[in-house]
Amino acid sequence: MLLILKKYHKILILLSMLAISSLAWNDNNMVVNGDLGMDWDKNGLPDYWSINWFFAEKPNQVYMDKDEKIDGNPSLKVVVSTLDVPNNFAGRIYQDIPVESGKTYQVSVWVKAKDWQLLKGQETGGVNLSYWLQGTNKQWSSRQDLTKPLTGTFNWRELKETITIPAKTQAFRLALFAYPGTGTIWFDNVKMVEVK
Ligand SMILES: [Ca+2]
Ligand SMILES: [Ca+2]
Repeated sequence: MLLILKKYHKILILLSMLAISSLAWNDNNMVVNGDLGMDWDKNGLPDYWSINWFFAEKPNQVYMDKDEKIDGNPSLKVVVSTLDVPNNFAGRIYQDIPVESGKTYQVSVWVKAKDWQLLKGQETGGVNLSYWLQGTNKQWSSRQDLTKPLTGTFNWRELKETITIPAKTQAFRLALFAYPGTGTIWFDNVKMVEVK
């Protein structure tokens, strides 16, 4: 009998360890493929993310970079050599996330940049976290800056900000955003978690 109890005890310990490790894996992150490393359809781009405007226009390039990363999997590298492309007004990599009015969320991303320069004559702008809100009427708001836009060259740093969702809102469009500019940016480890 004692032997059976001991065995059962071991199983319990194993089960609780599994539960803890799955929690750590999930981390309550509302972003799907936040580490930007999942590419099941093998198109060379992270699944569950939309990439558009000048980020996606040739000769500018977006690809998964195995050598520069914050977590175990690749980061996403954006190389913008020209703004002489269609839709050159901005670049974004985004994902739409269901949210609840009145709740507060913390949104974060790791970013690194090399020689990110604004369009000539433009004084404000850079790389940041931006967002749009979708009302319960399905209409999207205009873009808002969530963090201060950054330019120049800098090593990996975390951009992090909290937001409380206003009334009559059902979704948050989380965007890794850049105002018109050229240079190289890496993004990694995107997170959105509810602050309780
Ligand atoms: Ca990653
Ligand atoms: Ca993919």
